[in-house]
Amino acid sequence: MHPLAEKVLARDTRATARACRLADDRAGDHAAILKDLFPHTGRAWILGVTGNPGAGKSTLTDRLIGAFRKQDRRVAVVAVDPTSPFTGGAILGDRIRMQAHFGDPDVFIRSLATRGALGGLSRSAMDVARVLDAWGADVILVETVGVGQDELEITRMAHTTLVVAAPGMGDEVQAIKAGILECADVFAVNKADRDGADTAVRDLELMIALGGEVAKASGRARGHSAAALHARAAGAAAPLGGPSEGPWVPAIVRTVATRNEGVASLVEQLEGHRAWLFGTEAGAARREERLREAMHVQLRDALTDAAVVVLGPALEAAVHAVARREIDPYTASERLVEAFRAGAITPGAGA
Ligand SMILES: Nc1nc2c(ncn2[C@@H]2O[C@H](COP(=O)(O)OP(=O)(O)OP(=O)(O)O)[C@@H](O)[C@H]2O)c(=O)[nH]1
Ligand SMILES: [Mg+2]
Repeated sequence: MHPLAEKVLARDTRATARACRLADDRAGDHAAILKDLFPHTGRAWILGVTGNPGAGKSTLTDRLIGAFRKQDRRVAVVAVDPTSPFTGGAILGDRIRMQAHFGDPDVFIRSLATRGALGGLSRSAMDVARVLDAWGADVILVETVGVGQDELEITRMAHTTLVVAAPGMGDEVQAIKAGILECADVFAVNKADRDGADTAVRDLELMIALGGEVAKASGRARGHSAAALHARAAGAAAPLGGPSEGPWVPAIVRTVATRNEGVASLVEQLEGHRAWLFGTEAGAARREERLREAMHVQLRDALTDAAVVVLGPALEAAVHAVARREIDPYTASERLVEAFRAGAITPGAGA
């Protein structure tokens, strides 16, 4: 086993930080380390925290760390911010907001530095989360600003996605990216101490109800019973006891992160989703679907890397031919795929 992987498993903080950096930068022996760590992953509950800038994600994340620590769970945080460099204000701010937990050996906070190519960020986030899973995190909180495609991919990698909304920023529901809404398992209407929280809750309820109708109309398995929505609107807590079969209806919880209000109900709803995900057939189907998406992303990256290596000069020639309009890009791509197939299948490699 790679010595650094061994140290991560021994919960050495500095080695874990180094492994995270290598995974993030895709540098050094990162691939060997990740392979060695993989058999020791799969235990952590990955909790995505997303929402518009300033909604209170970091403040709420800090409160969630506190709640999970009270349950004696080991917590890791991956803060993702593609727009501000490592040294920039936002991440520094996040660190200050979470500083209550510095020095706690069972809390590990890591900011991602990677920017660059599309998909780079989500791959880094997934790899860093794996390192922290192997380190022994029970819960991994991944904070992203819900803006770009990369963040959407990160959101998809989470087991449970918390979308943080806040009143007083215009039409909150409109402002949340559609793709993120589809991923939402639990909504926190944060800053509930401000005017407009009721409107935000109502808008979200309507949106969830509409989402259910649209899903039903398009024949997908997802839908929301009127009774469940009604109960939710009346402020009823989720039924206690075992998770119920059938689709998950996104929950809405009001919070005031700055005063640590609503956090216990929030944790309860997040736990409810986890119980559904891991305890029901519908949850198992959802997990398989997510796994398939993740495999596709992984495969796409690996195939692209391999194809670029194998096809190097042919790819260049194709680019020039398309630029001179001697060939259309569709045919050019088809020919490259044919060439890749022919080159990739070597005698003895099966087929
Ligand atoms: N009134 C009120 N203010 C809050 C609440 N939660 C957070 N804030 C404040 O809102 C501001 C933004 O909070 P953050 O936690 O940094 O929000 P964020 O979503 O992480 O922001 P970015 O990471 O920059 O996108 C801070 O000044 C917080 O103190 C709340 O429940 N009520
Ligand atoms: Mg933040």
